[in-house]
Amino acid sequence: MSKQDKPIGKIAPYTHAAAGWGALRHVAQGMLRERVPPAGIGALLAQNQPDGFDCPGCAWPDRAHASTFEFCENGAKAVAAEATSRRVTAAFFAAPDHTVTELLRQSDHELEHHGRLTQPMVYDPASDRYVPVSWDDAFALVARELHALDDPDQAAFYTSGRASNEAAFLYQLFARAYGTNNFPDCSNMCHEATSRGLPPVVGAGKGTVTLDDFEHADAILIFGQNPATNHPRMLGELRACAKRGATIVSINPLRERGLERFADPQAMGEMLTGGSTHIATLFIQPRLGGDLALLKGVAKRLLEMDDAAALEGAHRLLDLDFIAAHTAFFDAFAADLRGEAWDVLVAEAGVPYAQIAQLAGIYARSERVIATWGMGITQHKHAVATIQMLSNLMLMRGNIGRPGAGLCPVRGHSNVQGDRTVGIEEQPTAAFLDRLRRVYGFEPPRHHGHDVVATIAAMEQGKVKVFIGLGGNFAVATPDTPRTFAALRSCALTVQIITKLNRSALVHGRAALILPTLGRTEIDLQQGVAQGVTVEDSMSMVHVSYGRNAPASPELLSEVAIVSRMAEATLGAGEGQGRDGLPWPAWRGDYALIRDEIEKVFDDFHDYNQRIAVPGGFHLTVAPRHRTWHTASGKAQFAVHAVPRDTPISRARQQHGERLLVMMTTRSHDQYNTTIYALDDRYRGVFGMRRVIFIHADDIAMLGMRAGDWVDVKSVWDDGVERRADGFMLVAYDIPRGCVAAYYPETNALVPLASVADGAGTPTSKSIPVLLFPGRMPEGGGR
Ligand SMILES: Nc1nc2c(c(=O)[nH]1)N[C@H]1C(S)=C(S)[C@@H](COP(=O)(O)OP(=O)(O)OC[C@H]3O[C@@H](n4cnc5c(=O)[nH]c(N)nc54)[C@H](O)[C@@H]3O)O[C@H]1N2
Ligand SMILES: Nc1nc2c(c(=O)[nH]1)N[C@H]1C(S)=C(S)[C@@H](COP(=O)(O)OP(=O)(O)OC[C@H]3O[C@@H](n4cnc5c(=O)[nH]c(N)nc54)[C@H](O)[C@@H]3O)O[C@H]1N2
Ligand SMILES: [Mo]
Repeated sequence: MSKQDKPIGKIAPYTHAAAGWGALRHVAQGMLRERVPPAGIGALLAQNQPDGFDCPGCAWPDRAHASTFEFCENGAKAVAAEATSRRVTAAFFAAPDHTVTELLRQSDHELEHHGRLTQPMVYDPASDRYVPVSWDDAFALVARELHALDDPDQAAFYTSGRASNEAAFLYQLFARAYGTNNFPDCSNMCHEATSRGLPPVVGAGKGTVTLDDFEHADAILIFGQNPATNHPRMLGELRACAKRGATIVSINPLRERGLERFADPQAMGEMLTGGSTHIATLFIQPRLGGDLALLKGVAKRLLEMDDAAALEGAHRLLDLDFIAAHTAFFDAFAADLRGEAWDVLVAEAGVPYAQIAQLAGIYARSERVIATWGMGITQHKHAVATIQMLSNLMLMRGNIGRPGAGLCPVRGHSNVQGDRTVGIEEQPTAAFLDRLRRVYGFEPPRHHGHDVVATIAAMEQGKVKVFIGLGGNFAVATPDTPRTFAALRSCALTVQIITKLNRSALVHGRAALILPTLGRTEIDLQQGVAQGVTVEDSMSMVHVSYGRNAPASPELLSEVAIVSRMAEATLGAGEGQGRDGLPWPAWRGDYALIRDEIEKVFDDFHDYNQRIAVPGGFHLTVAPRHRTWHTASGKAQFAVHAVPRDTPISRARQQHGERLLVMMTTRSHDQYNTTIYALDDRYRGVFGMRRVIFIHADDIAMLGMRAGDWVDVKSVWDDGVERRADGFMLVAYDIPRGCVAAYYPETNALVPLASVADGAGTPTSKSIPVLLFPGRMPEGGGR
């Protein structure tokens, strides 16, 4: 490699335990980088406390009444990012080199680092700049553009999962009163396969465990999840499980270091002695998307072991009583397992038979098993089938609906589950719409709306012209980047309700607004009274959150205020009933009144205000947890799924042979989705750069290249469109052959819009067929 080809970053394997002193040092560095004022650091101590705010970092639950500060490195980074003292003011947008065109040249990392937005801005096409606008004029512009549409379905209302229940409930009510069910949501790109896959088989699209179950589990199977980075507080739970002697297995093409050893920063003993706890004892590394075959293999092996036990008159391994009393279609499922060929399962899983049998052995020996999963399972073409296969496996031994056992999808955004619960749903049920009609006296739209991918396609066709985003970074989080950019630019109006400048504000429609909002860490005063908002975590606990910091700017409005004022400007307001008669001003004046409304629409929220007054909040009913099954048969259902062998990837491989690689796009340790905090991925040994591709050493050799070489990437799809991302450095890594990994969002341009999970519409961000070509180090050295 010549001198000028030298990348800025460095690759060095991580040899320490996860968290520990490393995490503490990084928190301190993060605070300095963000120039967090002392008061903001005080706010950290209020994070996830009964009277503090809910951590905006992730949806992992908190132990109720936690008496010590729940320490989490990445939660601290999320708080620091919000508590930063940097500001994006009107002067920022007026600076000579800050036209929209020029700002677009900055990286996502640079945009984020300008800090918090301070006042509403409107796009001025004459100067190609954002210029100040009053809140009233901003809302009037939204109303005008919405009224100008021929059909309410020409508007789409996006939600990112940080919005509170109160904001999300008003948002869906506004959009439905206006006349559409177009609710693209970040969960469409996230756990949608869980939300669509579980209801037919167990009757609810949510996890069936609570934190208490972790205290009783004998085995925890972690599928496609990187908790050390994305749900660090989960490691505390896993550490306790490991110390008790529970078996922890990671099923992941990458042997994520953070699951090997963990030094708990909250356990002083470990911190002082440099000790750590071993977490996972078995690492199974399927090839990308191999989980369906792997799970089917484990189920088949379990069935074989049970057959043998039956023959010998030994203790049976299937929970026959549970299967008989609580499930349907077991016979069809068992027949399909018996008919499946081992060589197909082994080849498609990419896991040797001996390891499949080992996993089946652990599963069979463990009385109580919890299965957790993340994006490694959901962002695939066959995600729904995979999740149903996981449910099958759990049902075989009655591992759903009893203490210490169950299904545990681990959600991402801190309130993504709550937003869905309170009505952000593009496919609403008739019962829910009937209820809205009864309570509010208007007829909501009945036909289903667009999810994320359908929204982009509709924009392309000129069928969606107004885009409103309640949080998030739609332009960057979504697939097929150039197409998505063009789609957004074809809109008449784009509105971003955000806390920090991001690319979605710069890739805008003919008219565009930036509506800056309070973050969850900030005090939200309405009529002089501090308001709390509520959120639901990944285990269906609902609790209240009060901000502690002074607002980043006196001009910021809360999400509730922005949504309700947009609604009022568009529909008018009244005393309580009908499309144009809803009492938006009263609601935003007192959020307890919004909770009363949520209670009127959802029975599960009875006594909402009283129940959140209890520290830790309350648990929403998840029927399968109590072995009540709201399915077609009234029982838990086994689902038969073939292991698909004719797929876009297998077809691409037929065409290109072993040079065809399958790429996953994943998160580094120093990012929050599209927000890039810094350029390190400590546990994977990458420092100061992001443009890397993790690849097996033998695949590097197969390509005739060397580690450290630069490559360009093209994806293989059958629509004739060239999709490429250029300038990535090859890093030899412990990953199955034929599979590669790179970071999101740099690689989103490679994901074809049409490549989605069957039955869920989730972009297949973890299985993109790609080819690598010799390339060059990009400007900036691979940052
Ligand atoms: N600090 C931080 N915290 C976050 C986020 C963040 O960006 N930063 N994002 C939040 C959000 S919205 C979400 S959804 C969650 C995401 O949290 P995760 O679900 O952990 O998401 P990813 O980082 O995408 O990592 C997915 C894991 O799946 C593995 N994997 C990929 N493909 C496969 C496969 O085919 N099979 C199996 N078995 N494994 C596979 C990858 O190697 C990786 O370890 O985290 C939330 N928390
Ligand atoms: N290739 C690929 N693509 C993916 C994924 C992947 O693994 N690979 N993961 C997918 C997943 S799981 C998800 S969830 C999506 C994430 O998609 P989004 O939720 O749309 O993206 P985020 O990056 O989380 O949004 C960050 C922005 O939210 C704004 N924000 C932050 N806090 C607040 C707040 O309190 N209120 C408001 N109103 N705004 C706020 C800030 O301005 C910030 O720029 O991306 C998806 N895209
Ligand atoms: Mo997510």
